[in-house]
Amino acid sequence: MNKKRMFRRIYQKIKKYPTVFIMGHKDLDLDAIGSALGIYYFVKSCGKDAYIIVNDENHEAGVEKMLATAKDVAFTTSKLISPSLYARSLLFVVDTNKKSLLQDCEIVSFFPETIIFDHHARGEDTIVSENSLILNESSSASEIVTEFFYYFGKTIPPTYASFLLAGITLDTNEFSMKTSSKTHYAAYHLIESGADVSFVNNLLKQDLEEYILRQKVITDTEILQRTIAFAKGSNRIIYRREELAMIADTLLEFNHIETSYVIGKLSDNIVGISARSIGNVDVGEILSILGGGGDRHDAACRIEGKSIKEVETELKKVLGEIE
Ligand SMILES: [Mn+2]
Repeated sequence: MNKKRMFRRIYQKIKKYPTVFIMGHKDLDLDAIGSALGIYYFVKSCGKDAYIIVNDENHEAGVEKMLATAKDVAFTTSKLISPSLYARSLLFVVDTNKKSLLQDCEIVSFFPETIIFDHHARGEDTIVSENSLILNESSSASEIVTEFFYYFGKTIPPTYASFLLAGITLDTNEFSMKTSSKTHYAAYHLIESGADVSFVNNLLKQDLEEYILRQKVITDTEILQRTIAFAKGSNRIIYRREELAMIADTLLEFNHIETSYVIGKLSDNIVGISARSIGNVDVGEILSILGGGGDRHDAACRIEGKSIKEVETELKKVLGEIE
């Protein structure tokens, strides 16, 4: 079904239910929470009740700042709501389509219907729904939400326009990746609506210690086959998934680099790989060999019970670097 038809269909669904629950992926980032806030405002402006489910206990600094700005928004944790209310409500999932990644994956089955707005590749545990808009060509969930507003000619207040712009800015690495004319068009509308660019820049400010940690990983990058940047973290440091992703993003910014792979420990017994590609090599396909997933540009993998060295060897075999 094309995007516009799906937009109309989803609008009808919102009108059908008195209450809408909105939920993003675990480990909220600015796109997940920004797009959730956008949908929250949309639903409220239709005269419906809306709640954003946030079960995460800790947030990265930007998300924390966004939540602090969204003062009048009704946030809840999933356990506070009775399943009988879920059974009379609509579920709106943003920035993921996979059940296992949700803030709470158990509650999906309580809802009669689920809507999905996402830009990630589908996977094995993609939620089955007739109301899903999974657009791999979109930069971010926030871009889709912006188009949703624009399609119905709905106004976006400046604060919400800033939230959505932050989501787009994060996911495109400041309009340098996965950015199409539609992405710029969405940003144009958000700025026209009063999005505050300096507020967005403030949300995206980095933590100096984390920055230094990432730079250390970058310092030891190997160049394979002239186009592959291959980096790995220290054995003694646990990285956040997003940190590996940010390093992989950065490595693509250099001359001649077409793909990047970053390996690092995500916990004591899990090693993660984050991969990026300018598009000529499908990193999703490459990491699927090691049990991961993703798309052509953006992929990740989690491997349990192996050391960084072992994962490095496996990945280098897949890349044809060693026998
Ligand atoms: Mn996103």
